[in-house]
Amino acid sequence: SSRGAPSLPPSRFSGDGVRYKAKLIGVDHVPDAPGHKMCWDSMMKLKGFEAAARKQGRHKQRVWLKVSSSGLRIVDERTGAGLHDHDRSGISSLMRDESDPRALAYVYQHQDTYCLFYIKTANLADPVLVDIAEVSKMVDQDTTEEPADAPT
Ligand code: I3P
Repeated sequence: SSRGAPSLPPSRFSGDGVRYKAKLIGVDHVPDAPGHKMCWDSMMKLKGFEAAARKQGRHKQRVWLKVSSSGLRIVDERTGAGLHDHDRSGISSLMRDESDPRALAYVYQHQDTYCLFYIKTANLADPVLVDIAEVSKMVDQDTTEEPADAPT
């Protein structure tokens, strides 16, 4: 048994976490704290680019989406090269794609820059959404400060 500071028990998100087969539809810059409508517009724009690329015979990049307690990693399926490393604290605006049950999007904040990542999953997006939501929720648990004493 361990002593000292309590730590989270090992879970499926420990270490490398859970790995999902996926494709990267696209990445788009979005303004600070984009609302639902702005995310949707960005997704539909990227979807338009995807359709245009497909007409030219180009394929989406095949990736592994790795969901772990530290956040998300997007890795090239063929080469294993790490493409994106997304600390859970920077993830927001997680969205399902109402037009496609196999797609999802989220916004990642890096310094002052916000990027929307639009991802097509090999299977249904819902379980992936649930996992990402769970991992991002760990942020709240870890970063929530002790409530300040009520002013008297
Ligand atoms: C493919 C088909 C697949 C799609 C793939 C297309 O077209 O639409 O469903 O994969 O995209 O090329 P086709 O039927 O003409 O071969 P997703 O469902 O994963 O998007 P891709 O080429 O970008 O992988």
